Amino acid sequence: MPIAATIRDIRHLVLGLLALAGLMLASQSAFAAAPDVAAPETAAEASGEAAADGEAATDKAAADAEGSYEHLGPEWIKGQPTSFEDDPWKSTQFQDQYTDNGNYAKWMNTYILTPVIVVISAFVFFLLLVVVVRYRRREGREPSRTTHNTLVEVVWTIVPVLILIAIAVPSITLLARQYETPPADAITIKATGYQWYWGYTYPDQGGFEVISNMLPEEEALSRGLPGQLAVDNRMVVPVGVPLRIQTFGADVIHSFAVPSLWFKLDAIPGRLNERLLTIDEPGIYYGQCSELCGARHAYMPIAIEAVPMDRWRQWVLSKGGSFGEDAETSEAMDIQAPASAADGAPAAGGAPTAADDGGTAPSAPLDASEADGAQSTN
Ligand SMILES: [Cu+2]
Repeated sequence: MPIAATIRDIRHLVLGLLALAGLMLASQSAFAAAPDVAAPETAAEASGEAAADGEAATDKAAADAEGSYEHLGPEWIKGQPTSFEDDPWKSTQFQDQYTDNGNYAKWMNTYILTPVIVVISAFVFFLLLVVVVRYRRREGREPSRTTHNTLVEVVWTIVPVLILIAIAVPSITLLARQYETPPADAITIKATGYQWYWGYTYPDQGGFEVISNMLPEEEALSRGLPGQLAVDNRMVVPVGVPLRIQTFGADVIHSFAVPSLWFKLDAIPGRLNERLLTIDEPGIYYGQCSELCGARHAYMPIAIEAVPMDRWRQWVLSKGGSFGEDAETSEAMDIQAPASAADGAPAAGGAPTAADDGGTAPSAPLDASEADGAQSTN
């Protein structure tokens, strides 16, 4: 009889919990839907001024500086977030990964961390459920007051240790892989965070800098690109070869982050960070500044366009870049003499004060660097 009662009580408890979970899910989707209504309005508001001069500059740039290079179209978009409305499950997961480290990390999350979390949580929840139901006051049962059971104590010490070791091995492996030093022949690209846009410098190819601003949302959508992620000038890189990505902050701390490439690196004034990046497939990968850096922090997305080597070289040439043997020296000068490039274009080396002219500057340097890609060559 008590067993039947216990089962009935468990059933009530489970039903109650299910109802609670349903309630939470409903409120969550309500919350998820709310920004959808509000976002376009605020985004249009915030990007209003940028839209006015940004549009003209973009058209001009596209017309006169691209040369023979043709950018990848929207069908090449691979790295971008999934909205809850499109796919509730996928929206809670990591983005698809396009680097070895990313695949490794995703594997670790899927096959090690998530199972461990789920099994331990379920086990603890089950024990709690048993205790709550079985030893509730109405039932009048007395729980055992056993203490000091050697076997139990050894087991609950050893088992967690084994679990931690099972997690630590792949975890430390991943950490070490992320710190791998770029090989000597890696192609250097320097991402400079400005308030509030990105600049991409190619010191090995003559030191030209590409200024990258967010596209106004309506324009992005009309081109089939994601709103608030699409930019006027992407960071174009060769696919399948090691890249030495350096980050630098021209004014405040920014963070260069692209989730689908498993890449996040702070861009700090007065300090050059670098990390190895090798992209597996051609495509377009989106990211965002991930360090709260000021009023328009949310409007400085990152777009990386990875293309085969020959097409990348084509793009470099269209930007006025070169593949000379003076690459080494230009890189050294670029880092040590940041102020020398301030000839109309923003300083390639990004001295802390070089771009400190408020939020209105982005379109002006865009013209300069687009019309004459070699402008900022040292
Ligand atoms: Cu930022």
